[in-house]
Amino acid sequence: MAIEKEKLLWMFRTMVRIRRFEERVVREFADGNIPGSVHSYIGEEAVATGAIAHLKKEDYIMSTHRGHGHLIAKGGETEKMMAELFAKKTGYCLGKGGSMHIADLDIGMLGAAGIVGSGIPIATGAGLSAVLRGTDQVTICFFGDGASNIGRFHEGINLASVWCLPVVFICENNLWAVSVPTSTSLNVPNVADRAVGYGIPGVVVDGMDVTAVYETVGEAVARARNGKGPTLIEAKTYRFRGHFEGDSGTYRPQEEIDEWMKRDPINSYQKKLLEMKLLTEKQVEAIDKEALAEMDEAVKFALESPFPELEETLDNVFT
Ligand SMILES: Cc1ncc(C[n+]2csc(CCOP(=O)(O)OP(=O)(O)O)c2C)c(N)n1
Repeated sequence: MAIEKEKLLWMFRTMVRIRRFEERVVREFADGNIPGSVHSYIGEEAVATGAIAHLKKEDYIMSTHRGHGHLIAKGGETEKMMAELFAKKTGYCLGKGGSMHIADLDIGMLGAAGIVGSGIPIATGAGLSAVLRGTDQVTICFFGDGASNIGRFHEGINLASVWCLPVVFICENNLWAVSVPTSTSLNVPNVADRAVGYGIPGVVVDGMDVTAVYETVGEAVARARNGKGPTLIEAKTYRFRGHFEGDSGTYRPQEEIDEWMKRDPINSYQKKLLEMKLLTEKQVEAIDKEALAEMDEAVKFALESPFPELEETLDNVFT
């Protein structure tokens, strides 16, 4: 599949923006500006980017507790997201949701969730709504390998298959669910192998290679848009940091971390674009500088924003 130059550059810029956002979050968390907990997407940027590169604004995504990258790739505003992490009133959820409860319905970002696997049936529902309304909207549902062992995975994917819904299920397999390695929680080599039980295609892709993700997800999105039903994609990837900020991460062997870090998805893609002469060193520097400046602005916005008022605590609470 030939990928247009504009798309190739968008993917590079998006991955850099996600990385710079996450690095800044790590710093701000350490400085005590972010309450609650945050889960870093550093190392996994190619998955959100290569997948969401196929979506239109009106298409949907369903995210996870590790969701900052999904929102950025879908076109979310880094200022509003940073403000949400800082628990400020100007944040996506008025400062009441924090890192794991980001949503932006204007760009089809249906939500992130702290309950592992809970996004899967919601994505199935979004797919059903598109069919009932007669639109060609596609939903991409992201979740981890740990989520694939939860009942909602079976229920959500089975129903999407039976009703032939336009949903692409993407398992971001970073090999660990907190301290549990997939090798001890899965008795088949790949999460994607489970697709056979639902009668849908199951595909494994290198989640550290953004163009490979782009090509694989492209076929699945086209299939979904053409009324042919869902696909289960497993992107093999790795989180470079602990499960959450503050996690000592001692359960993972250092050699394993070192090996995966050699495959940094941004470094390898940058090298590829330079070799293809689609980017110059100078442009790389400019893109990086722009991303750093954007995150400075986002932090400034968050710091200068007010906290919600005490009297607003029960607003937007539904029972
Ligand atoms: C239903 C449920 N069970 C357990 C937890 C605690 N928990 C939070 S994240 C996590 C691991 C999730 O692993 P995975 O789905 O592989 O995603 P990753 O964190 O690796 O991206 C667990 C068990 C939870 N939040 N929700």
